[in-house]
Amino acid sequence: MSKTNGIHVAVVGATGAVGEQMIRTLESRDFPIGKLSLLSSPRSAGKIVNFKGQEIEVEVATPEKFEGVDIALFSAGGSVSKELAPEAVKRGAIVVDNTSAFRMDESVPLIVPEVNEDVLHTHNGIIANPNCSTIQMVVALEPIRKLFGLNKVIVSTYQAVSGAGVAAINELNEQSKAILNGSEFTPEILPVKGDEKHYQIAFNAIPQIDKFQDNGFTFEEMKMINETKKIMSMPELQVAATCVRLPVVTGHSESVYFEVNDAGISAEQMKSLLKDSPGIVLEDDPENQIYPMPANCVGKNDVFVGRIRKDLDNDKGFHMWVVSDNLLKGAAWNSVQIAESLLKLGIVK
Ligand code: L14
Repeated sequence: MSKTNGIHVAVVGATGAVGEQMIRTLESRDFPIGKLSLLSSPRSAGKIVNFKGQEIEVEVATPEKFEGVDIALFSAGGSVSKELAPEAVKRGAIVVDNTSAFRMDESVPLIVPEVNEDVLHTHNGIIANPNCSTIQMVVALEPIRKLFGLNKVIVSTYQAVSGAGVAAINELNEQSKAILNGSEFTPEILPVKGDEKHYQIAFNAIPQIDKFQDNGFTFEEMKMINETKKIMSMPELQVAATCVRLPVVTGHSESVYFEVNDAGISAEQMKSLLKDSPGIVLEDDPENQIYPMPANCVGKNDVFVGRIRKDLDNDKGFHMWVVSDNLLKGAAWNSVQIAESLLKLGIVK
């Protein structure tokens, strides 16, 4: 099929928190779309979504809907991806999948364009979009690795509820109102909808994101550990993570400790490197109380870095604070950016 009339894009999970941002991002980037198919579960099908002034009806996602699709952006949960991504590929589409279903498959590229865009050439139909917390961290770490070397990373996250979807956003809002009004509430979604217990998120901090694994880490923490090594192509990198949910709607924050290989690097050198690195905005001016915060990064595609300090005991150790919109660079924007790379590299013509 000639693409002179534009690319046929499908968004699967079009009515979700991420799907909605995918549609808005395709719009604002002016992605060269010939046709946009919006797909969802039967529950959300029939809804009308506006795209560039056009009304598009959301349809039930079935294998046949991928006929003629060039690029399919998936964000409807792992089980939907496992079932339908291979069907889309069978029909000639390239899938950019924003779930954990295929990320660690050896034959699936796991892509953050600022870090490993070239790996897109090795795709077999499915390309994985990494976990939100992992993406913003590796954007900040990659320029450091390149210039100074990197051997150890310890991260603690302060994650927003929107990563867990629209139901979690509603739960935070409703709970906050209930607590301020002194009325009763029953936690039902967080920390993990399918887990046994649910806890208050409003005015609280929950040190569990996704399910616990046998090694005592949660799955979110293991995603950060394994995906970082894969994206940076550094199986030997030492990585540890603690992931915590906060009562913030959108914008993940991270306290990152890392150790470089080179001795004698100053915090100023680290700052000037990050200031000029792709996808990063440096906000680091303690004298004027300038540092990144989630409330300021909502709606922006960049990764914001600040609070860069040299460790007081380890000459090769540094600390930084990394914030980004988890629905954009963490999900929708990274996926659309991958789609843009597919065009730029001539992989989709
Ligand atoms: O792995 O609950 O892409 O905030 C990241 C966000 C899983 C859910 C992923 C959350 C998701 C997670």
